Amino acid sequence: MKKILVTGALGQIGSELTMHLRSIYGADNVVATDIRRLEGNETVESGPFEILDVLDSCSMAEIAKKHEVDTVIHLAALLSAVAEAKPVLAWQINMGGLFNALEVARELKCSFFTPSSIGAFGPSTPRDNTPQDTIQRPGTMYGVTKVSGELLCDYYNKRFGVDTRGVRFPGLISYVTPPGGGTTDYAVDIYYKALEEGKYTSYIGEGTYMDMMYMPDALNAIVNLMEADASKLVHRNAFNITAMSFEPSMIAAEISKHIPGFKMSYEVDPVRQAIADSWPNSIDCTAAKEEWGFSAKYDLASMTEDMLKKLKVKLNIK
Ligand code: VAH
Repeated sequence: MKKILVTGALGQIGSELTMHLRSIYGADNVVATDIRRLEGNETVESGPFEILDVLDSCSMAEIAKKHEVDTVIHLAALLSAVAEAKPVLAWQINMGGLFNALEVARELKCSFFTPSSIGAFGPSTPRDNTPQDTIQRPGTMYGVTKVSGELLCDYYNKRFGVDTRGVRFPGLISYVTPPGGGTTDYAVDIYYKALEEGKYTSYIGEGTYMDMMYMPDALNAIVNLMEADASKLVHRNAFNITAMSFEPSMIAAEISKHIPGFKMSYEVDPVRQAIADSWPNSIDCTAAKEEWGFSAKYDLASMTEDMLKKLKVKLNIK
């Protein structure tokens, strides 16, 4: 990767990945794009930024040509809970945007990354230690777009030779962007509420296991996969990766070690609970380890310690 175009650069992954890429490849070599410009935002101000609606294929191609990019990292998409509330819009953005980005990569001979998700699995998928190659029959629009995206990216690799690569992200946890429209975002929100209120009411029920990962591990995974030797890749779209699997009472217990008296309660949201229930309890990431050396550094204890430390600074809490 030398000159990188990032779509959705102001989103949960994009806002941190753009800064991470700029620290590695140089600020001027990472072109951040998003549908709106946030004045004063670090991602906007620290290097090239363009306003881009990923449904506008001409603008995407123009920006890619103008900056002579060799890599497209396509992140712009609706997450699971929002996608379930707006399924038609989710299909239009998640698939229309992906198609436009793949076409740019094909025309300009760029390498290509886009994330899939554990949301690409469904109720008939083996729930524990979910294999890399298995049944994928998701019942959510988010999952349908993720499976379709995996298939489309593999097609562009086989049919047009585009160097497409992707990972199936678990829930991602970070202190930089506030909780968004995902199902796993309870695991972000809980840290904010623990510090601000000393309590949290979870919309995901006790005992609901989901795979999770701290954002620094996710950022490293993207760079390591994109820099990996293509001849070693048996799979491409997309690799199972995870760092940990936990359920709400486990993260509450870890937080309580730092905030004595922290109170956890539950008010289950049936929509997001149904989405979570359709996802694996844990996934197997042997293929990613064997084909490009994937590893994760943070577990629940070390992530919790770092999240609380960083959020205290961000929220100006002593
Ligand atoms: C979501 N954070 O909740 C995303 C992710 C595995 C979950 O895809 O929609």
